[in-house]
Amino acid sequence: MAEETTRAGFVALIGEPNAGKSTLLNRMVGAKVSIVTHKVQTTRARVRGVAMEEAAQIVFVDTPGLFRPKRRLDRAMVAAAWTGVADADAVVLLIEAHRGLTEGVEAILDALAERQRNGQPVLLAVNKIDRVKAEVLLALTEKMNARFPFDATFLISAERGHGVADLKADLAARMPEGPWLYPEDQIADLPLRMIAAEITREKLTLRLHQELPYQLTVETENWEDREDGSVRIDQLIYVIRDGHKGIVLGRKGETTKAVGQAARAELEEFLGRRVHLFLQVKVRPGWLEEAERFDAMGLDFKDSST
Ligand SMILES: Nc1nc2c(ncn2[C@@H]2O[C@H](COP(=O)(O)OP(=O)(O)OP(=O)(O)O)[C@@H](O)[C@H]2O)c(=O)[nH]1
Ligand SMILES: [Mg+2]
Repeated sequence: MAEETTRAGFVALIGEPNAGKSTLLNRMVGAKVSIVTHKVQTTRARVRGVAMEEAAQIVFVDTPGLFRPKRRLDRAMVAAAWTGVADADAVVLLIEAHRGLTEGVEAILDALAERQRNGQPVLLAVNKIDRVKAEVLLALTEKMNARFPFDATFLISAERGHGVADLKADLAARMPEGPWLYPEDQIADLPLRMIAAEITREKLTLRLHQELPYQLTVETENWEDREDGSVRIDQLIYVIRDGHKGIVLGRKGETTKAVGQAARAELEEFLGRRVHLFLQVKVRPGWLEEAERFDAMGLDFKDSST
């Protein structure tokens, strides 16, 4: 039998904050590589996840949500998203079925139209179809396609899995011929230290007040593989004010303790080994303006200057 031609390429997942990009990436990969919360602006940097579809390798690039940036971190996040688009062999724009063609989606379409695409396909994925009636979907699909020349449209539920296999197969066929970019069993290319920090940030975001998560960041300070097969991980949680430190710690340190337990459980599952996780909260008023913090997040500090 003749060898099947291998294909490999990058697919950028873009959309407004909360559209479900990270949920879709995780489903495509079949494992949780990008953190998900119900809050906007969860993903801060590009996260790559590797999916196989027969002889094709699709490297999905999860990007921060696109929105009008105000602060330095916002600008770096939006810049990271557009860099993901520039490097991609195909782009998937996710929109939320129940929100439709919002102002934010309009702005993304304007920006896409301005780009030099050189034949780069742009697909539409209407996500969260579990939240609306079928009639809504038909009208929305027509409206979106009248607004932008999408190469294809898919109706999906990233959370439940509807339509995801069709989207994956379509994307696989669009990948350029060539050797695979990652070993077949690799699912992510984020350093383990960063994945560990992201898991803790997810647990914090899920637990804390609306305003705070944006102003905190988590870094893995120390990673020590122990002889008994376990690993000791020390992480720093940076906040900007004393008051925030109190919130993160909670009464008698209860919040940090609960976050640490949840993060440790998930890390143990992810790494398949015992984890000793130590969290420390540090007040650092200026961290949102520090190049080092951006580096640790995988963001470009330069991109974020006005
Ligand atoms: N009902 C429903 N909810 C979904 C679906 N897909 C994602 N969600 C939810 O939408 C929320 C946002 O999902 P994320 O995957 O974090 O969204 P995102 O686009 O990565 O968000 P940012 O990283 O903030 O830009 C989460 O609460 C998900 O559980 C879906 O198909 N149906
Ligand atoms: Mg995300």
